[in-house]
Amino acid sequence: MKKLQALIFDVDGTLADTERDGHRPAFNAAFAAAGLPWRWDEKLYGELLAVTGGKERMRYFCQRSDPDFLRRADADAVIRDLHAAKTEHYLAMLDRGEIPLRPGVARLLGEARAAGVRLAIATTTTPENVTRLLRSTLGADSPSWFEVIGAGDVVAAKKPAADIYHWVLQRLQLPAAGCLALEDSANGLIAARGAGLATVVTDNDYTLDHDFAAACSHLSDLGEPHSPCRIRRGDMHGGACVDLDLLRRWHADYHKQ
Ligand code: XBP
Ligand code: MG
Repeated sequence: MKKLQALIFDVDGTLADTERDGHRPAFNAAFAAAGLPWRWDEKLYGELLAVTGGKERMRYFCQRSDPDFLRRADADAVIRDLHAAKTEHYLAMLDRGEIPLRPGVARLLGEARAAGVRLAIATTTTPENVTRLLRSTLGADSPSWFEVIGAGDVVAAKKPAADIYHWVLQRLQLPAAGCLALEDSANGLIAARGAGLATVVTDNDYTLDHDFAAACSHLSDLGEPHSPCRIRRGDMHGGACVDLDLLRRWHADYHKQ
């Protein structure tokens, strides 16, 4: 049986519900401050989430809605500046404690640390967004709980490319079969599976209808003992929430197939 040695967490949508009330208003604040007429409402933002990465998402929006903008000689520089401003708005929200972790995340991280299961992160978002989310929710030393944090532009091709997972596995010096990924979206699942990882999905309003057939299991969230999660596909083996024992079973079942 393959031993589960490390958990690799996505961030946006998985550790915390960051998109609708975090990244989206931060983009809008940056657009308004720059005097641009762009406004991303909740529905439009759900469509734009098809493309991961903030700079890439802005470019995708322009292709759809403002193609003239991309013909400007300074388009790349403006997008870079807008993204830097957006990141500042988003970090301020994190520092104000406006973005909590999803149910069960802190508990599961604690269980993994107590059991000596290694932790890592594989995300598309900007590195500073990750460390500030961790610090604001789990304490000042929590970024050090993660041996490897793969984030943002460290790879050229973002999810659904598998590159960020390969990058993290290489630094962990572990084979994919020793790890399990936790994701929230089809793009994330494709990336993790592309690197050969058993993957557990917790969905959110934006990803509920994505295709998660390739996941070990698909749940509403990780749940807590007093507040069970809903299982959408998979076997909870009688448990009310996702704990380390259950992840070990799903990981072993996945590698038996
Ligand atoms: C997350 C993202 C990120 C955030 C914005 O995807 O796509 O782009 O929306 O972050 P995943 P930045 O959860 O699949 O990694 O603006 O810092 O890029
Ligand atoms: Mg995600």
